[in-house]
Amino acid sequence: MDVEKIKADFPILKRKINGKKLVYLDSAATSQKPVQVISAIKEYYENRNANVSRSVHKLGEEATEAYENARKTVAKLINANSEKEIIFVRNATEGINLVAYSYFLPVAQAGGKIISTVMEHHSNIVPWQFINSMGIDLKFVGVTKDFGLDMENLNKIISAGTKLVTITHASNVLGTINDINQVSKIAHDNGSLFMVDAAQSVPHMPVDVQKLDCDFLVFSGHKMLGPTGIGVLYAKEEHLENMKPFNYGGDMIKEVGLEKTAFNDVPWKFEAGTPNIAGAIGLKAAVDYLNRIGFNSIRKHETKLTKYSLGEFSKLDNVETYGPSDATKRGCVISFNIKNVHPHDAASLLDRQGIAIRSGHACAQPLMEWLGAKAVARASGYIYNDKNDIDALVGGIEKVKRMFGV
Ligand code: C6P
Repeated sequence: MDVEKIKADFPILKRKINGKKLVYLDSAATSQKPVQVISAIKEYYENRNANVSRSVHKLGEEATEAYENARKTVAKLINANSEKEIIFVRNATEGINLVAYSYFLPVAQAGGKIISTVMEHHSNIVPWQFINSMGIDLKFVGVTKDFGLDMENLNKIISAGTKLVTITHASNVLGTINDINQVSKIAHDNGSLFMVDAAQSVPHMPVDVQKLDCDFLVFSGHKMLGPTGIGVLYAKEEHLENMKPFNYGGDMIKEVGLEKTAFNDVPWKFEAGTPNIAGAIGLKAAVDYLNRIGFNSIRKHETKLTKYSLGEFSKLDNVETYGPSDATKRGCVISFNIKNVHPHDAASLLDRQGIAIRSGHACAQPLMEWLGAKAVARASGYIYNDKNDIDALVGGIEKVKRMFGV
């Protein structure tokens, strides 16, 4: 992978921040966008802008074709059986909410159990608390000392009445990559459905929904070079056929009378109103860009970068990192704390050196509680990061330590 060449495609990486060259290490929050994605969106608005699935004019046809092509590209990316299984949503969060509202809300009063984990982002906890308040039991699988999922705990909690097991593929705090196949098998053996939050995996590694054997999977476009406001829910077609619509209105209908409406076929049954057409087109350009590099190469590059980062961090005294020590078992997300320095102070001082990282609870407060940390500082890498960026970060942390006398 030619990182220098890749960097050149990202206009924002030429920016100076506080007089210093930007070192962007916050891609787990959102990735930067290459000129190919920005141009695809601009090209759509300049040349093909029209609403989709409505107008018979040329522009309408072209916009519809571009939007549906984006769906095909996404279906191929994750090896869905057909593009009918791809629902465009705003983000991973909305995808999870769609499953919660359309599949589980109508059956919540019948009881049963949903299982999530302590390792989840709030997006894979809070919607289930809502469903829990409607009658389904909610349980959480714990985390082991080596930052993996406690499979013994899962085997204990799961029972014949379990309706859903929902877990993150890759943790946005620990970097841990969970053994999806193992969890999927346990879920299905117990008659449960299985959902994957792939917000931190689809951007970084090959993901095949058939190999993972999941019923639902969600991810966001903005974490994988695409624009904000576009995300994906994958669901097996049989589930989509049986699920209630999420939003009601235009475009999700076949025929409307004053008393009764026949809903549209999947996937459009779940895409009420004018969709994010430019977002889908931008996401397609992002997937095309990532495909040109190749997801195996991306994973290899990030594993190497993670290994290097962990090695460099281990040389820092009074800096604690969280997550598996084996780079092959995790993503390039390094959460850390400097002794006696609040993560927000560390992140602000790094920002003064042009280095952008995230600090705070990382939308994973239950995991913070488990770690015994109120907050963490978190550096996360992507295709445009290299060893120089990690060296800048480690040098920056040394400076912060000196300033605090750590
Ligand atoms: N995590 C982070 O800085 P949305 O906001 O819907 O695009 O993605 C939600 C989400 C769901 N699951 C996981 C594992 C995630 O990491 C995220 C987003 C960002 O860690 C923003 S809070």
